[in-house]
Amino acid sequence: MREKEYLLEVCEEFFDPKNVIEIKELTTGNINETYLIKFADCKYILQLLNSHVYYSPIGVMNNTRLIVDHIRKKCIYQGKNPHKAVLNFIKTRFGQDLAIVNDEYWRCSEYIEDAYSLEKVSDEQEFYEIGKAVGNFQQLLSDFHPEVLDDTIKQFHDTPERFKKLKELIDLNYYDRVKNCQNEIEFICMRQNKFDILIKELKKGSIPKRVTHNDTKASNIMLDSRTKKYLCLIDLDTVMKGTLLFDYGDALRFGASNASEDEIDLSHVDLNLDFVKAFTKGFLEELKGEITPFEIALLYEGLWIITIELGMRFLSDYLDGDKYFRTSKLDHNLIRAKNQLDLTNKIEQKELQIKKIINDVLKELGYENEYLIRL
Ligand code: GN1
Ligand code: MG
Repeated sequence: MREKEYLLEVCEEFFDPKNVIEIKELTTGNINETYLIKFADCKYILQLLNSHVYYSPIGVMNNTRLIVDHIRKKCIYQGKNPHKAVLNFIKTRFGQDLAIVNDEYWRCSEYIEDAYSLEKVSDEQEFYEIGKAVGNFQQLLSDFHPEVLDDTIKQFHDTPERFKKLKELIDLNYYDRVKNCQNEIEFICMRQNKFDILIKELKKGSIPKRVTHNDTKASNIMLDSRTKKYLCLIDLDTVMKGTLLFDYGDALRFGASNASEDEIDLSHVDLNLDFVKAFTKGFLEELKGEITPFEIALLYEGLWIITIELGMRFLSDYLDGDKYFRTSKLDHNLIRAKNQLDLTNKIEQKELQIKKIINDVLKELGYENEYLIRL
């Protein structure tokens, strides 16, 4: 945690620091620094944008503002509480989206009261709600033109490009770590001809370009403490144009795995098929009439690609001396990479079962036959 005096200096850009009662660091994310600011009667979230990851924090906030304004308008129209159905950012005392203090970019948002998110999913009903939240996010933004958004991280889910960067790091072997991950490298290389499976369809236009959240971990989805129903998606930094398959895949990769992302004991890592079903049901329920048959045909590939891609990203960061993801133990990125690649392997073994589950859900939800995946 930073010095309290420094944090109060940042607070001063948004509030009268005299009235701050407590500042607490929240340590769940891998990228930004996040603090909870408590006042007598309310709380706020203060966040430092990682400028190593986001080359243009102003671009990030421009994307975010466009998205939240669009969602807020729709939610108000639907009679939902706009303080819970979307993130609300607080402007600085000079009316700016970001406070720039010592060349660091800080932003602030309302803390959502009586709500929670999950670091680990353990209940099918909750994961069904999370599926609805992710599907609803897509639905709410289906009439927003994705081209308006900046690519705030270039080629974020361009898997062939991620692989190219990994190969460069292997060749460079700057930290002499290649010897520690030969099996992982081999696992990835054996699958390299499949890495363009989504990006090529996006480029061809056979699946639509949509607004995607790109970080649909369960911990980024707020649920109502009382009703356990979904409220909204938070952590909007990576909202960009892409395919909804990224959001489907990322949510399952995280939420349907039996183990956390950095579990060392790989015997705990596996894909929970009941959770796959629960999430898929919520997701497809919200997207009926919007999602296309070809997108459905590629749902499994969405899960596969996002999982192996994150494995590659963790491995790349390990070979690059741990510069990107925040680490808190020795070989943390290698542990995460092994975990995600093991999960990829288990996903491959369950490919047919996953596709059958998707078809069962489609039938249950009354989708026409043309939407069913050919097995
Ligand atoms: C990062 O912001 P955070 O910590 O939720 C990363 C995601 C990864 C995730 C893995 C900008 O997300 O892409 O899926 O870690 N965000 C960025 O836990 O790279
Ligand atoms: Mg994030």
